[in-house]
This record gives sequence, structure tokens and C-alpha cells, in this order.
Amino acid sequence: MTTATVPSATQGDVASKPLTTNPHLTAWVEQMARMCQPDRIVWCDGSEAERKRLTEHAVATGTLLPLDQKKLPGCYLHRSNPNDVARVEHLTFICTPTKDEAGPSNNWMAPEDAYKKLSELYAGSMKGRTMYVVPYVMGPLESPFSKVGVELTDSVYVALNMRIMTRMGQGALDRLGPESDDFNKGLHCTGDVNPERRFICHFPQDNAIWSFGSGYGGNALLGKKCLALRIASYLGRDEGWLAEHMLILGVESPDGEMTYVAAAFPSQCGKTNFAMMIPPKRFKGWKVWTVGDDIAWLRVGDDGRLYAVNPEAGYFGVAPGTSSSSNPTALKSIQRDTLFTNVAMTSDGDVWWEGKDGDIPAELTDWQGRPWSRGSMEKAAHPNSRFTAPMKNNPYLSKFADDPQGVPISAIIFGGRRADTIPLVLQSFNWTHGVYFGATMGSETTAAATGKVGVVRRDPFAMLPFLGYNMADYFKHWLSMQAKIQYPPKIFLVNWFRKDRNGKFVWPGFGENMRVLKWIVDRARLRVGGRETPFGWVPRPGDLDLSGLDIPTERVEEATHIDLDEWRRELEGAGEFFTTLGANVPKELQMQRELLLARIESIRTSGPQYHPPTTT
Ligand code: OXD
Ligand code: MN
Repeated sequence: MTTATVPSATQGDVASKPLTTNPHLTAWVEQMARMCQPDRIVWCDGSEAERKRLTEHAVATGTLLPLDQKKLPGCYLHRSNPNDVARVEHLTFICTPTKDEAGPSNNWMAPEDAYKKLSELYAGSMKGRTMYVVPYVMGPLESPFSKVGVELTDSVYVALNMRIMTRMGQGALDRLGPESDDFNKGLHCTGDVNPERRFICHFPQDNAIWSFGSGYGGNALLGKKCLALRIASYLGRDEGWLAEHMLILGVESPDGEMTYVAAAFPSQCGKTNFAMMIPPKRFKGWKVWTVGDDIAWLRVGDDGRLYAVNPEAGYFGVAPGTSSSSNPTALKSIQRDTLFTNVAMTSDGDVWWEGKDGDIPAELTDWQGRPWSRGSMEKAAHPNSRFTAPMKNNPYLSKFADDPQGVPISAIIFGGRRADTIPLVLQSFNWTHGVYFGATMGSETTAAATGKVGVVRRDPFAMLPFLGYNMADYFKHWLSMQAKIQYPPKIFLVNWFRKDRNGKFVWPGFGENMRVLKWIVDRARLRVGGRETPFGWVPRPGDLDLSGLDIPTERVEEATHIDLDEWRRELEGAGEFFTTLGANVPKELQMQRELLLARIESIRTSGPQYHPPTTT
């Protein structure tokens, strides 16, 4: 191991001296290096020169393939190991002193067992490799709410991705300063990419993450799911704030009024598309500005409102399905300085994926580097192929995306993929009822995921795979936030995915969701009507702006309809789910569920003349 500034003969990487005198950081780097035994240590400063150098190195070693630099300047393709293409929830552990602290929804390992097991895997694992020291900040550099992390990784791909996804480099070391030990210690080693030896372990009490055996995004880019959600949710509980799997957007009306909204949807339910929505023609003059597309850190401001910061600096978006109709803003954001992972490549160095615009090319190189021809039964791009793009590429990036205080949130939206039961939009009666929406939200599984179609997988607050502590305690924390927020946001549940009897979606979705968003904004600002149902408020006829939308009234009624039998099943399902979370599910949520169930019974016994309210 050397720290002298000489180029390595084997890899072309240049070992470098520590870029800080912070003794906590340098001692930890040395300790980890003693265990992993890299050939050299490279401290990342985040400079442009460094980007160039690391990129050249990645190209020379085959980690990145250059794309057509005229058409896609600064863009490269990475192909991961085919056994390493997604987050691995079953290999993700929360390592708290007791199992109960992690709770029944998480995999748990005792910290000493996890450290021991992984130390054995790490021992000598970076021999012949480089250890990159990647200092980064989650959140704007000057924000008092941001968190510093340092990731040690043997992957140049990870270092380059972290450069896009976080505020990476010298700024993070400056923010940490010469003495503080308040930083997340992340250790990542690609190992031999063997699923049998793959672990993503979180130590909330130590503010540490140990990841071994995967080079894929969520498992390897430790700032994102690992720090900004799992560890941050734990810190948020102790420090009185919330780390959430939410997009943040600003809606601007034609007269310049801005309203900010945060929304949680389970993975792959169109969060990035919603965060970058282009309003339809009818909404001329309206604009949707993106603050964030995946994670929100929510805190109460001095003025008693809830403020949201996006801790990330880039988008790690799913490529397939991204097109000029689904998300033109994302397409514009990935024209330069973007890393693509597991997409297909055209013969002239462009990228391609299923659902992209234009004709399907006759010949491609698929995501595994194999020749592919139109008509092949196999997908050219992996369904979970990704783009990593700097958020500053987004033409609709909010000018407050980098604001140290964040943006004030007027509405919180929860949603999922539900073929029935959940109407297009429903407003909660109050905070507790809204927390109930979040706690019981879910999405139907697809055949690809489980073999069973239409099974509701409960995914509270879209945080099931991302929570760093006990789910029941998390519900309690959400309920307790009400006392801290003088002006709480209004809470809504949405469902773009309701289907009719023939299995067709009843609502067109995408840009047309602007109509629902406008109702939400107007409700949050107390200036539009709604109708009370036993389960929340829905829009009355005329409340939802449908002008210019070619959709029969009956379709809209179907989309907003409340069916008592479906709701009874829903409430029973939620009860079963609560049982799986143990005895600590807060009484408020248990009683909320019972209240709704009792309402159904009283409606039923009120006689056949009773008609549950609909929008008509
Ligand atoms: C993501 C996810 O990659 O939620 O953002 O899986
Ligand atoms: Mn996500």
C-alpha cells in the first residue's frame, strides 16, 4: 500500500495523500485499509480534472464504454455483472443492538456478528485494487440539516456515480472540518460479486454502513438508500425530523403562485415522471418544477411550516419506459454527463431501451454486450437499467433545489398501484387519518415480482425496504410530528392505476395527473370544494378541472368511486398487516381502522336506501 503520488503501473490510478488532517477520518481510512489491503488509496476531491482522470481510467479498464461523444457528450455505458442488477432486500440488514429495534419488517443481524462476518469477507479483498476515499454531503453544502458521509469503495464506477448523485469532494471535507467525527462511515467492496457473499449492513447507532459483494446502485452508492433513508430515518427519529422516500415538486400557477408538494410512491410507480410532469395543453402557463425525485428530508421551520430538502444532487432513474411522452424532462436531462447502466447500445454509440421513442432498431448490443435483433424475445435493456444524471441538467429544476432551508410543503401525497378500492384521489380528514393513509398504503405485485398477480404488498410510506428502525415506532414518530408542526400540510391518497372490469386503466395518467394535482393544491389552499365520504374527501363534479380532456364522465366516476365491499376488504387487509408489525402499532392507527370499519357497518345497517357518496 502506498500513499506517494506516483502513478500505478497496473491501473493508471494515482495514489494520493489525505486531503484532510481530520484525525477521526484519517485513522478510520487507515484502519479500513489495513483490513481491505488495497494497492493504493485515492482521495477524491471532486474536481473536473479528477472526473476526467477517473473516467479515462474506467474506460481503459473496460468499466465504462464511451457513447457517441458528439451526440451524448460526457456520457458512458456501464454493464454490471448479470447477477447484480437490483437492490437486494433479502440481503439488506439493520444491525441494531436488539432485534426489536429493527422490527419485524427488517432483516436483522447483531452488530458484533455483522462486523465479524463482513470483516472476514473484507480481509484482503482490495488486494490489487484501488481504495477510493469519497467524501460527500447529502443535502446542500451550506444547509445546517445536511449530513456528511465518506464512502470507501474499490469501484471507480461508484466514485463517478457518487460525484453525480451527491455533493462530492473537497467541499464535504471542508464542511466536516479538522476535528469533527460526525460523519457516516461507509465501506463498500465489490468483492467477487457473488450473491452468496453479498451483504448490505447498516449500523444506525454507529452511523456506519458496510456493503459487500455488489456493484449495483442502491447497494453500492451508499449515500442514497443506505444513508439518506435507512440511517437518516433513524437519525430523524432521534433529532425530530423525517427522512422520506418522497419526491418534491413545486406547482407554479400562471400568475406565479408556487405551491410545494411531497409525494411517496413505492419504487417503480412513476415517481420520477410525476416529479418532472409537463402539464397538459389546457394548463397553459402552469409549470411543475422539480426539487427532488426520490428522497425528501422534512423538518419543521421556525415559522411552523414543514420544509423539505432533497439530499441528492442527481437522478438515478429507471431507463425503460422513459420517452418523450412519459417524461420529456428526463430525456432532456440525460443528454450529457450521464452514466447509463445496463441499457442497450446502438451501432452508432447511442443508448436504447424498451419504450424509448422512435422505431425499434433492427440491431443492437443488449445490456449484457450480446448482439440483439429486433423481434428477439429477450429485452435489449435490463428492466431495471438506469441513468445517473446531474440534477442541474433538468430544464425544470426548481431554483430552490439547492436552498439550505428547503421549500415549504403544503400537501403530502401517498400513492400506490391499485387496480381497485383506492379512488383517483382522497383527502384525509386530519393528520392522524393521513398518517393512517401512509401506514397502510400498498401496491399490487406484478407477475414478474412474485408469481402472484394482484396481491397487495403493504409498503408503508413507500419505506418498507428503506426504514432503519422499527416500523411501529416510525408510525409513532409520524404521529408525534403533528405536535411540532403549527401549519401541517394536508394529506392525500392517490391512485393512477385503477382498472375497469376489462382490465383497462380508467384514468389516462401522466400529464393528466396535473388535474388531480391542481385539486390537491386548491384543497391545500382551502379554495375548492370536495365531498365527504366515510373514508375521506373526494372531488365533487366540477371540482376536478376536466376541460380539454376527452374522457366520458362515467370513466371519471369509476375512477373516484367508493365501494363499501372493497373498502371492507381493504380495512381487513390493513388489520392483518398491522398484526405482522407486532403489538406496538399506535392505538391511534388501530382505532382509526376500527372507526372506518364501524362506519361501513353503520352505513350498511342504515338500510338499502343509503347510497355511498360518489362524485355524481
Ligand atoms: C430507487 C428505488 O431506485 O426506489 O429509487 O428502488
Ligand atoms: Mn426510490
